[in-house]
Amino acid sequence: METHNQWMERALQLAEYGRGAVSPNPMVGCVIVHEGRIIGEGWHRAYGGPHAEVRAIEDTDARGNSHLLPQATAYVTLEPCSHTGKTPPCVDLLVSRRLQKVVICNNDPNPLVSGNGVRRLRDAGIEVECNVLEARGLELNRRFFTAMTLKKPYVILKWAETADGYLGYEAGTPVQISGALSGMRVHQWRTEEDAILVGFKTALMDNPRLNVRHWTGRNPVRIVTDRHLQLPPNLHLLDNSQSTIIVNYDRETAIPADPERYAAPSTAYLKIDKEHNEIAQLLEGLHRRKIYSVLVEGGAAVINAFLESGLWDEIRRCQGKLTIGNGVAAPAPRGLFKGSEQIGDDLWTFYKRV
Ligand code: AOF
Ligand code: ZN
Repeated sequence: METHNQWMERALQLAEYGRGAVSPNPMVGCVIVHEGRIIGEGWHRAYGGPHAEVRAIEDTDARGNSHLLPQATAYVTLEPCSHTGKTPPCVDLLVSRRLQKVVICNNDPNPLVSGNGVRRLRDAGIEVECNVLEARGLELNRRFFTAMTLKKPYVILKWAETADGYLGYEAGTPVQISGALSGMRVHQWRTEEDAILVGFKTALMDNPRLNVRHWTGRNPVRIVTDRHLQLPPNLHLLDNSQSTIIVNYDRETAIPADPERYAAPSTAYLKIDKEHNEIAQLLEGLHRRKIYSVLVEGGAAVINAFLESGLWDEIRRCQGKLTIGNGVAAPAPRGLFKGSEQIGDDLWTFYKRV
C-alpha cells in the first residue's frame, strides 16, 4: 500500500499539469512502473487531446521500455475510459499492450464509463485495484465530480470586504479593497474555471472586463445576469473579445442582426423565469452548456442569492486593510473553514460547503 501511494502521488502530480486546459474533462495522470522504477508517464494535456494512458504508453515506447509492459503496473488517477469519445477507449490500449496490473484512484462517474472500464480490464485478465488515494483525486477533480453527480457546475463565491466588513458603498461607487497581489491571484483563479459571473449592478457600476490580464491562461466564459436586457451595449463585458452569456427573462437564442444591442456573435442567452429558483435554473442552463465551474465575483445580491440557495461549493473571502465606515454589509462566511493566506496586505480565508 505504501508504495502504491507513492506512485499514485506522482500520477496526481502529473494530472495537476492539466489544470486550466482540460475542462470539461477531468485532470488525469498516469505512471507506468516496472520493478520499482518509472518506465513511462503522461497526463491529459488538453481538452480533446490524447488521454493520460495514451501519453504514458507513448512515453514508455519513446524510452525503449515497451517490452516491459507485460510485467508493469499502470497507476491512473481515473478509471480508464471504455467509450469512444474524441479518442478511442483507453482500456483497449491497456489490454492490447498487455499491462499486468492497473491501479486506479477514482472511478469515472461519467455514465459512459462508470464501472465498465474496470470490468473490461478484469475480463481481459488484468489485475485491478481501486480507490488508492481516493480522497485526493476527489479533491483534485471536484469540479468534474460535482458536475457528473449533481448535474450542476462547481460554484466558487469570491468577495472582498473592507476591514470594517463592507463590500462597498450603498450607491455602488467603485472602491478598491484588495491589493495588486490579490488581483494577480484572482486572475490565476479565473484561468482555472470555466466561467465567471457577475450581477447586473456590478456589470453596470464597475464595467469589469472579466478576462485574464494579470496571469497567463485561458479566459473563462463571462456570465452576467441582466433579467430585462437593459445593460448598455458599450460595456466591456459585451465587447467581442470573448463569449458572454446573458442570463435573462426573455430570450434563449442569439439576436442575429442588431448591431445597436447585443448583436456580438460571442453573446449567448440563457433564459430563466421568475416562478422557479433562479439560481437553480441558471446552474442547470450552464450545466447543459458543459460549464462545469463558475467563479462568482459579485455583487452582494448575487453572492447572497447563491448563499441562500445552498447551491454553492466554496467561499474565497478577502479582507482588506481599508475602512469605509458604512456601506453594503459583507455576508457572513459559512461552511467549513479550510484555511487562510496572507496575500500582500490582504487576508484571504477559505471555506467549503459541508
Ligand atoms: C481516461 N483518461 O486521461 C481522461 C479520461 O472526449 P474524450 O475522448 O476526451 O473523453 C472524455 C471523457 O473521458 C471524460 O468525460 C472522462 O469520462 C474520461 N476522461 N479518461 O481514461 C484520461 N481525461
Ligand atoms: Zn481514456
